[in-house]
Amino acid sequence: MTTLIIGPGAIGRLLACRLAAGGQSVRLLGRRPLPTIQTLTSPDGTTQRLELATTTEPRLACVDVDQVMLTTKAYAARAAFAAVADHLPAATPLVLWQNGLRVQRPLTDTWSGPVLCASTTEGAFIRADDSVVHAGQGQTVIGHLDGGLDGHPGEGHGPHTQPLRTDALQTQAHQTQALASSLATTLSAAGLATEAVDDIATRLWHKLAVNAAINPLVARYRLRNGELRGHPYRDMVDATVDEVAQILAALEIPAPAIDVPSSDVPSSDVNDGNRAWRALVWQVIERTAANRASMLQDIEAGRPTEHDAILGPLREAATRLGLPCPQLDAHWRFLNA
Ligand code: KPL
Repeated sequence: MTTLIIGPGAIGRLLACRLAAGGQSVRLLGRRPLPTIQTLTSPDGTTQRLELATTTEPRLACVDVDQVMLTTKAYAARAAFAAVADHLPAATPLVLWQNGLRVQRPLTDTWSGPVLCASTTEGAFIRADDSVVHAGQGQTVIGHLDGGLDGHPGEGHGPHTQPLRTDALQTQAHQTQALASSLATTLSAAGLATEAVDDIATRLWHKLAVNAAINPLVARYRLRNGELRGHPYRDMVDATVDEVAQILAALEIPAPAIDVPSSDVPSSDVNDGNRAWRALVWQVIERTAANRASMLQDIEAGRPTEHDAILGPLREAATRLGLPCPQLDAHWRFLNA
């Protein structure tokens, strides 16, 4: 079983190293040449040197490939996959690891093979061209975008809601869900705890909500995540979360099932729906307090940011629903400048 990983950023390299360390055949495709020997530093500080097949040539990358993991930034995903699509067998499974909700629906609907979406909280960063650090153990969920077709959560009533599917498409969705289970087993065995879920669209909205509340603010004010706990950022986070919560409630996206200690969300003027979203966001801020979020790293490195994939679906839904979202608009203006 050979896995092609497209996009050798931190998550792509983490996947490549973990799978290779578990004895899997892995190929890494990037836009520029990468050293074939990569060092993986684990959360406990131990290091492993691993030999990976790396290439910049899409056609060569696809020879005898059994599955593809697309780990590029959201804005680069469609072009990166288009570069390999013609060289892959039509039934090749594709797994999308992007933040936000821009690429999942178009690629699910257009790729001929099964498509899964993944969302991860694994912490990883690139230390050097030949070195990736697995900074914190997280949790990955994986599933088919229409995994809830038979009455389970599925994609909800978001902007990507699809008409009812035919039986053939339902069968395909179920087969893809079975693939999710086997992939979850493989990834978990490789040291990346993974669960197959039937509500991946909801999980992607949850991650998008967290990213919308944290990333633009830390990028704008150049903060580590934990610094959002201080004045005046705390109120800005809550104001953003409340806007996001309102939009997602109108889209009928289920709020996170999370215990909300009242001390964490003290204000009595917060309604119950917003409390769950605030609790989720503050939980992530606590757990990632020392992190420099991906959007901050992008801004500091002069790279494009994922603001369209994260804020775009929310602002478009707000416009359709006639909901004001001044905080999201301000984040958008800053990131679009
Ligand atoms: O996903 C993240 C990111 O950096 O993009 C968060 C959750 C904000 C952690 O830093």
